Amino acid sequence: MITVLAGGVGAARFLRGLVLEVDPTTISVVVNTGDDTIMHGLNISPDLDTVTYTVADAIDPERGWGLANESWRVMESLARYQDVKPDSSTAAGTWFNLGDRDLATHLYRTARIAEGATLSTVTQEIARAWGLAFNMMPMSDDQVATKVDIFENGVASTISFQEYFVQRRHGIPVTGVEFVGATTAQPTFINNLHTSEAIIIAPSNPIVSLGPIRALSGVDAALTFNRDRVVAISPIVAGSALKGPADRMLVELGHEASVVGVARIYAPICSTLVIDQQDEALQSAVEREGMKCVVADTIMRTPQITQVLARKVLQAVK
Ligand code: FO1
Repeated sequence: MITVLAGGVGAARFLRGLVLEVDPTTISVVVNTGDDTIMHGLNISPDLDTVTYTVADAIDPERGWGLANESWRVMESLARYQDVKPDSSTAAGTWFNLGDRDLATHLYRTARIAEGATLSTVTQEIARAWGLAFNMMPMSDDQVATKVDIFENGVASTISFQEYFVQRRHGIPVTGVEFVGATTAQPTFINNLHTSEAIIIAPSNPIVSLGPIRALSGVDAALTFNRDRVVAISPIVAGSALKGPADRMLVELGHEASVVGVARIYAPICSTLVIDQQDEALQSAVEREGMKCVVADTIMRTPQITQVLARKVLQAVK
């Protein structure tokens, strides 16, 4: 069995290649749910949905979230209520876009959770509906909320992850990150870490995608115990994130936005870091942080290129 620790877009693209390389029924994917939110009373799990839609080849490729060929009639129709809602109400909010077809997933998840199903069960059902062959699991059935500390217009405040990422387009400096509920939430996957032949940390944001997973009780200890079989792919290439704010966030929180900075974060729990060929000159600097370092093409342009990456990642820990 192989376990993949996953955030959204980067992890999803990696999985498209991994499923070509190994039998998908032997893969368990543990997905960050710190980004989860409630909008219009609906349970939204962005990273679970990004993984599902991407591997099902239904994602909108330009946006990297939501479904291709989407329509937005529900969002447009909410405009009618903008002028009548009380100022204190969050109803009819339109800053977080939910496409008409995407809404079906959130309606289904919300209805099943209201019936008493766990997020793990519903996630399996949604994955089956989209034809995914691997075992997809949320990192926990308990709520964990990623909160972002910011300093905006001279005022310090703490906002939800989606208020930072979508509402403010991750355009403001971050002074801290918290994972509320993480220390009491039960991880779903500790057994997987002890029984997997390889544990892959996907090329996701080390702070806000892997951070919530690692913050769950017992996870870092289990990773450290199995460190020889843990391999990470750097989401930072030539000092930049391929998508999202990982590079800026690393610097804002006192890390280095480079493969060496990533190595420092992962070295305690992970034996091997896979870096892009553009960073080849930093291979020995990564090794000085106490990790093995494999150089590969990590720009996941097609599932076939990604399959080669997946092969190298697995070879590194086998
Ligand atoms: N990202 C955006 O930038 N704007 C949106 O309006 C937006 C809506 C949205 C709806 C459902 C969903 O599953 C994801 C959505 N995302 C949106 C993406 C998402 O919030 C972020 O990419 C992740 O949380 C970061 O991993």
